[in-house]
Amino acid sequence: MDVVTFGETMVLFNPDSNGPLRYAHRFTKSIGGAESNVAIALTRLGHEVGWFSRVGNDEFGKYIKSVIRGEGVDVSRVVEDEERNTGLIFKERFMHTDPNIYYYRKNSATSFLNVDDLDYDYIKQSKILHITGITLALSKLAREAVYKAIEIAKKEKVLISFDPNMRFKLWSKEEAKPILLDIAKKVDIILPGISEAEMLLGINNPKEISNRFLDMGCNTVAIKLGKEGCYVSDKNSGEFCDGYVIDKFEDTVGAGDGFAAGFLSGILKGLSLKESAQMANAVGAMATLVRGDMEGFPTTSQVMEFMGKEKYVDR
Ligand code: KDG
Repeated sequence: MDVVTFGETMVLFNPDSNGPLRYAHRFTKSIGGAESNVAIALTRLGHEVGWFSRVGNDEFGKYIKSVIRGEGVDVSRVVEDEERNTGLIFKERFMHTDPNIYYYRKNSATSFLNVDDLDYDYIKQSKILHITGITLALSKLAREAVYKAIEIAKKEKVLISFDPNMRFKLWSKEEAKPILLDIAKKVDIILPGISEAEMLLGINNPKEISNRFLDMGCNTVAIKLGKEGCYVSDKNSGEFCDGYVIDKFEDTVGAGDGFAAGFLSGILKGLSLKESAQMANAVGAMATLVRGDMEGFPTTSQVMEFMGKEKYVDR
C-alpha cells in the first residue's frame, strides 16, 4: 500500500439550485470527507491506497463504502457501528462565494472511531500515513486514535503526512491550536493552508512559517497559497511554485485534498520538491472544475495534459 488514511466521510447532499437551503428541493447525493478525498485522488493518480473509518451499519454507511471501493480504494478495514448513524453534510450554494456547509455529524459513528479500530499491520505496511486535523476535532476517542496511529507509524518508520484542515464548526481556535501544533511536531510532511499556518504560528510569511515547521521537526513543508500556488521547502531548499489560474470554478471544496494527493503522489513517484508542488497545484486546481468534493480529481494523463506535459487525443 502506498498510502493509508482514515477519517470521517459523510453522505453529501449538494443542492441542484443556488440559494438558501430552505428553498432547495432537489439534491445530488455524493460523498465528502477530506481523507477519503485524498485516497480517491491518489488512486486516480495510480497509487494503492487504503482508507478506513467507522461508519453506521446503515444505508448511508454502505453507500460510502461502495463509492470509495468503486474508486479502487481498499476499504477492508472500515468498521460498521451498530448503534450510531453515518454523518451527513449539506451544502448551500451561492454564485458569489464558496458554499456554506452544514454538518449533521455530532455523535456520528465516526466520532466513536477509537484505538481498537486501528489495524497495526495495515498501517505498518504503508509507505505514508496521511492524517488530518478533522479527525482530531471529532472527539476525544478519534483524537486518541490519531495519536496511536502516529505512534505506530513512527515505530514502523512509515512517513506521516498531515493536513491541519481547520474546521471551526468542529472546534475553536483555542482548542485546536495546541493540539495541531503538538501533531505538527510529530509528522514528516505538513500541508497547511497559509491562513491555518498563520493561525497556528502567528506569522504570515511563507518562508518564516516553513522554517518554523522545519525547526519543529518536519522534513517537508508545503504551504498552500490558494490561486498563488504554494511555497514548498525541506532542509535544503525552499521555493514558491505558481498556481494555475482558473477563470470559472465550480466548487472549491476538495481543492486542498487534491493538493495533498498531488503532492504525496509526486513524493511517491520520486519527483523533486518543485515537481511535486506543481503536481499538487494542478490536482488542487482541477478539483475546482467539477461540482462535488471528489468528482474532479484527475487521472495522471488528465493532469499531465492540464499541465501541458501531454497531448490529449480526443477523437
Ligand atoms: O476537505 C474537504 C472536506 O472538508 C469535505 O469533503 C468534507 O470532510 C469534510 C469536512 O469535514 O468538511
